[in-house]
Amino acid sequence: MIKLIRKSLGSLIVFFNWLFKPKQIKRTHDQQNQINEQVKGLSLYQFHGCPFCVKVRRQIHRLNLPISLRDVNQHQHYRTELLNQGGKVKVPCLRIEKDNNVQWLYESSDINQFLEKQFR
Ligand SMILES: N[C@@H](CCC(=O)N[C@@H](CS)C(=O)NCC(=O)O)C(=O)O
Repeated sequence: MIKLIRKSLGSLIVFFNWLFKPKQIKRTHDQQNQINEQVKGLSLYQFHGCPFCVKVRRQIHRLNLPISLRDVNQHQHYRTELLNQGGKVKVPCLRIEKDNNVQWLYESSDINQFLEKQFR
């Protein structure tokens, strides 16, 4: 029963998110290409109906960032990666790979702040 309520609420949030998508920032072609390169080391571990993940996906959409999304409910290996390397199965979590270093950033507000700082 609880599972059903959570699923329905998740779908509702996803629907309203779709209905009221934030406006995407526009960049020149060259600027966008540069950003596309910069985000190559980022991936977001998340799942579709999670409200905190929707919050981060909105930020990603607004900042126009082609960050790869890894659904931990649909792909067991992403869940295992998150647990073994990040430390816990809590989403959203941003995997940040830079200069052969990997960092796992939890908490939607911290992720959004990081993205804002890096890409706005
Ligand atoms: N304060 C966290 C809350 C994240 C959260 O509660 N995520 C849920 C899914 S919607 C989760 O992963 N729960 C599993 C757990 O807490 O172990 C954030 O803002 O990111």
